[in-house]
Amino acid sequence: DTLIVATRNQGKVKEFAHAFAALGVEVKSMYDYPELPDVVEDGVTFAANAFKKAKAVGDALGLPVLADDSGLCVDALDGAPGVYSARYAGEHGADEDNNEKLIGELEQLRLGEDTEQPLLSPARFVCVLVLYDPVSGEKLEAEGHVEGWITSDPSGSGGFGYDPLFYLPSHEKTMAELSLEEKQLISHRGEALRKLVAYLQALS
Ligand code: ITT
Ligand code: NA
Repeated sequence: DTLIVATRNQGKVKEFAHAFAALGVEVKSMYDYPELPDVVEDGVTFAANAFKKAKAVGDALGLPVLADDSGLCVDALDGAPGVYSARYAGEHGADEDNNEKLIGELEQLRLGEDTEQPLLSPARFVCVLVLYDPVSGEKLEAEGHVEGWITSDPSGSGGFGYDPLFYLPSHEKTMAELSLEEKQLISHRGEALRKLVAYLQALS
């Protein structure tokens, strides 16, 4: 069995490949379909962007496609960067640029306050998955969240994106200090995936 995931994010590819391998399913990504154009993600919600990606790629290939739209919502920034998480520091910004911008914005907000405190704001990761079948036109949607704190003291080399800045008080670690398995158990993506798999099992 093969599942096509409409992503160009290597971190996501790794997590999906690992999760689906356990179910005996091999994952293909947009790296297997380099001829497909980028999808314009101009939706205002994670769900809208996930559906756009799944539908564009599903319609182009005539096959069922899974898409992931996800991001980081920071309380002290009124939910930013949110759907703009991938391009917070600009269209072609690297993860490091996004992380630097996030810490900079939060440190500005706390000027004059206790600057020894590394925990800057509560935040959550959100993931919306959409599985779209171009033949039936049907879609399945599942959402997951994980709560944590943005820390000014990044740590860890696992995961991707904002993981080194996302501190989990329950584990006394950042998301980037967790193994792939540990991240899957608690992450927004792991939760959304478990829900999606449960929906699919209920249908079959
Ligand atoms: P695709 O659209 O090709 O899937 P993308 O990276 O552009 O890749 P999104 O538009 O969904 O994906 O943006 C998600 C961004 O949110 C991602 O680039 C990270 O900056 C952040 N993000 C999402 N999930 C994350 C995770 O598990 N750990 C750390 N950062 C994450
Ligand atoms: Na994207």
